[in-house]
Amino acid sequence: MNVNGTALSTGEVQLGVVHAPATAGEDGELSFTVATAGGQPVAKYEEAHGKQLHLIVVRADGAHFRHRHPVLDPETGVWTIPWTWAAAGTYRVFADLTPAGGESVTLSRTVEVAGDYQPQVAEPIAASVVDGYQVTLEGTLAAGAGTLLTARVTRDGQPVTDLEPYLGSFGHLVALRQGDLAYLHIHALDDGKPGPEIRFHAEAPTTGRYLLYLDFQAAGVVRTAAFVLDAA
Ligand SMILES: [Cu+2]
Repeated sequence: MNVNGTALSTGEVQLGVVHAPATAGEDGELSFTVATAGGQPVAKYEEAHGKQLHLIVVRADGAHFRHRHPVLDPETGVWTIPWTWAAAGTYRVFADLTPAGGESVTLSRTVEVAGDYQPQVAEPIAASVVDGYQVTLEGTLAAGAGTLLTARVTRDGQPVTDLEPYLGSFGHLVALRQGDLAYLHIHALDDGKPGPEIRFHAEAPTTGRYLLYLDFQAAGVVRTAAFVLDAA
């Protein structure tokens, strides 16, 4: 099975140098250009899940995950977003995009953020609490096979049934393989129900540990619940 997101180029396009604040806590912006293999900036994109480019940023240990949508300057092909690093460390920046007339790609680069770095150890965990929302992830990952993952959202012990659509579905799940942070696309099986369950079809390329991040929107705010699963 092919894996995505471990290289800064595919045959046709490359992710340029990522400019960002050099140290944790420093306010600034994050910017980059996507270019052809020959170095020509790409300024036209196709939309996927409502956006021309999905930016995923995570520290190498799986902490500090962010899914954002930078703004494109169509004149220069430069993507920009205001940015502050919460903590030091080595980060991976993923750009998930489709050049106009091209194929969907996930490109990535490493960015170093200076400061005192205390890596976290990712142990398997299938329950997460974010802003008072309890989220569990049921199901397993299997190497080379499709499996069903079900996220269940509750608040104060009650099922949450008023999730709001975000980028065209009630939840988005990103999985990264621990070790190389290979990026897995996981597709929501859209029931059209705003909770409490969101179902996904996942396919792990190999055995090993995977870091999973569920983005969901409730009460007007997008939140991320993080999980760690092992694929057998
Ligand atoms: Cu996105």
